[in-house]
Amino acid sequence: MAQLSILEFPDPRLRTRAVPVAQVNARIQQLIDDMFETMYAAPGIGLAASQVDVHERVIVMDITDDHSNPRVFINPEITIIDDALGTYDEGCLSVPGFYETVERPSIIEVAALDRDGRPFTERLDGLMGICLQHEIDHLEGKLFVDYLSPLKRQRIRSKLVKEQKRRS
Ligand code: QAP
Ligand code: CO
Repeated sequence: MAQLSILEFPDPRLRTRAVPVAQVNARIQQLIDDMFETMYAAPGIGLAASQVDVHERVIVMDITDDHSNPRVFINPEITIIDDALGTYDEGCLSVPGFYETVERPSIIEVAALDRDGRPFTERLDGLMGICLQHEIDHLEGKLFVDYLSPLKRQRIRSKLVKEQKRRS
């Protein structure tokens, strides 16, 4: 297992659209294991492969405090079940230190492949549904800051660039 480094906004590589996984093989399973290690170490509740500079459609998620519900979504497709929007103060490992309110549909259904390449479908609500939509956005090259006003996004960008220069 290995911890991977996480790309941070405004890194242009985060804007890459990820391609579908053609075959769930040992390489993808290794990627999944490394993504879990990286996410748990952060700590975070969701991570898309795009964030570790692998532009394939793989997501890991675990919203529990005790790492008891690790979930994998490969090539996820979502359907909105209920148009009603909910709000959540979202954060992102690629936008460290910033949390802002985002509105999204509250109840969704997802069709995806699991760690063994087996298809499944599931209805998700609450934080699981919100987090999965946030992670699927990453696969499309989209970030939660894109839902904010240009002014807020620019402020976050400036602060992060400054922090990244200080560290490098
Ligand atoms: C996505 O985000 C998410 O700023 C997952 O300094 C989060 O795991 C979707 C994290 C909330 C919906 C709601 C963020 C860790 C982790 C930070 C994360 C930070 C350290 C974020
Ligand atoms: Co994120």
